[in-house]
Amino acid sequence: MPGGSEVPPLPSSLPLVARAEAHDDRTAIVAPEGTFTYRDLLDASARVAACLLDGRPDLGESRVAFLAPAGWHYVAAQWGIWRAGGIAVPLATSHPPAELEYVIRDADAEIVLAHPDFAEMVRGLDGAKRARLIWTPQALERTTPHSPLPAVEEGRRAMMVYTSGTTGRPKGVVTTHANLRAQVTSLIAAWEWTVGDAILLVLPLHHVHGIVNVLACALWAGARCEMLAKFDGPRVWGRLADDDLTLFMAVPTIYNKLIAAWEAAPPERQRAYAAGCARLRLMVSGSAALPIRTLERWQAISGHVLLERYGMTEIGMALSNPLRGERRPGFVGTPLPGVEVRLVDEQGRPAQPGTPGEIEVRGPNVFLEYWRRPDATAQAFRDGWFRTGDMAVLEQGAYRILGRTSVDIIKSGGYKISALEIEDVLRAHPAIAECAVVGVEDAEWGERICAAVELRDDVTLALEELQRWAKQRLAPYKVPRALRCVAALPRNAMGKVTKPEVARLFR
Ligand code: MCA
Ligand code: AMP
Repeated sequence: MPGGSEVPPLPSSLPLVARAEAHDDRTAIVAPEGTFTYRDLLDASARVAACLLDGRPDLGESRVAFLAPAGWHYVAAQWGIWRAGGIAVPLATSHPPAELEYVIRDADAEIVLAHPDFAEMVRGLDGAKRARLIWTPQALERTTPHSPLPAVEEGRRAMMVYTSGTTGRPKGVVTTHANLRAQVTSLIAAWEWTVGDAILLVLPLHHVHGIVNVLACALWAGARCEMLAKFDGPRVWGRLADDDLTLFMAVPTIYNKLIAAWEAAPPERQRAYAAGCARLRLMVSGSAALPIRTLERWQAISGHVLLERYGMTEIGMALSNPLRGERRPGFVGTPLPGVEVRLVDEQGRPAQPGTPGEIEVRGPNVFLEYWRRPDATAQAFRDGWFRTGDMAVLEQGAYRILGRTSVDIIKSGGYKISALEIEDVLRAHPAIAECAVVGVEDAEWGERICAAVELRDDVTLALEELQRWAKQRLAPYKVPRALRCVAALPRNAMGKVTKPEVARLFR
């Protein structure tokens, strides 16, 4: 029989888990599978850990890629991996096999832990064939839950989230348990999370916004996290209209979609929705610039001035408007507790007051490394400061984000997307000779992905056909929404494609 004896586990060395022991029979998770207490979470994650360990004393930072819909199995899997001493690598439920394959291979995952909903897809993955494949029910329902679990030092690697950059394919951003603790405790302090809080989670769980700001903060605080498998405007409004939630966090596109759903609802329902919202103590927006018209419309509907904050996968959250005090539209506030922020010029010298500069961040919240990319890690830091690639200006004590230093980073629906990554994929299309991908401003999505292409001789290409083809290879949010076929892409004297002119083709 795999696993250890029936010895009860010692209090965990992991702070998040140790805190859960104190919350015991409070409700932790409300999920499509049911309602679960902190004790249930401790028990289920101990079972998962025992199954992953399979008699070994410690996973020793082996990567465990896990794929589960937002819900109970996701949380038990994540905690089980941590408690077994593994690195949790969340896979995106929206990704096609090619993207999942890339992450599993790049992370060099030893174990793939998957929910049976994805059985057909996972069975077809080469990466899953090479790894030990475990189904989540098999781990959760293990009959000998308690084996001695390893003591996991806080400095050890905990998680790897894949993020797009300006070069090559997505990189694994490695955070330690200490990084996660710093990211979480900073938000707990700034936004005054308590055991009395209840939050609705509607964000995907392969990114920091959903994983850290919502799920991990709720569980650290001893609060209740209610998980929806997927964002759905009317459903979210229905939940907001009940009077048992205190917090909500989302990207601007979600607020735009909620505004549209509110406007489409009959007047009596609009009133109920707005009244429900008014009972929440805080609504937060982030991951992309919050348009002032969205902020104003939301305030008119719900009475809430959205609290806008700024963050990044590599650093968690860095800047935030105040919980109490004035929230300035168009600004992202001041540094969060424990986070140092500065603006620098191109030479890395502190920017003059009132002058734009690149945001650099330092503190215990900042990630450890890009997985197996020492050069990229080294380039991302200057004198111990992490270079975000975002430009900002400090005005009357608060930061205002001005945009990215690179045109090749697109933000759509709150997702960070690399134009270069999409171009690499599109170039493999048999009809495409050359292409350029740009983000074009869009009221609903922030930016819309647009592709200009030079076709090979004597072929045609329609948008729908390109989208069908691209969906097999790229996440749905990376698929181009507009296509222009041109005789020649706009280029400068050096022959380099000029992206601002490409963007003009779509305006
Ligand atoms: C989906 N669609 C899109 C996009 N995404 N169209 C244009 N641009 C997009 N980006 C299309 C789909 O292909 C589909 O079209 C249709 O919209 C509905 O797709 P679906 O997936 O159902 O969309 P949705 O569920 O309405 O999704 C919208 C969403 C989602 C809920 C806003 O994009 C989302 O969850 N975004 C949050 C991302 C996030 O958490 N980012 C945080 C990373 P068709 O039917 O034609 O196929 S940033 C971060 O973590 C840092 C640390 C930070 O600061 O927070
Ligand atoms: P990601 O790499 O997916 O974590 O996305 C991080 C990026 O999202 C940052 O580098 C910013 O460009 C952007 N971002 C996050 N929050 C904001 C915000 N409030 N305003 C503007 N951009 C933001």
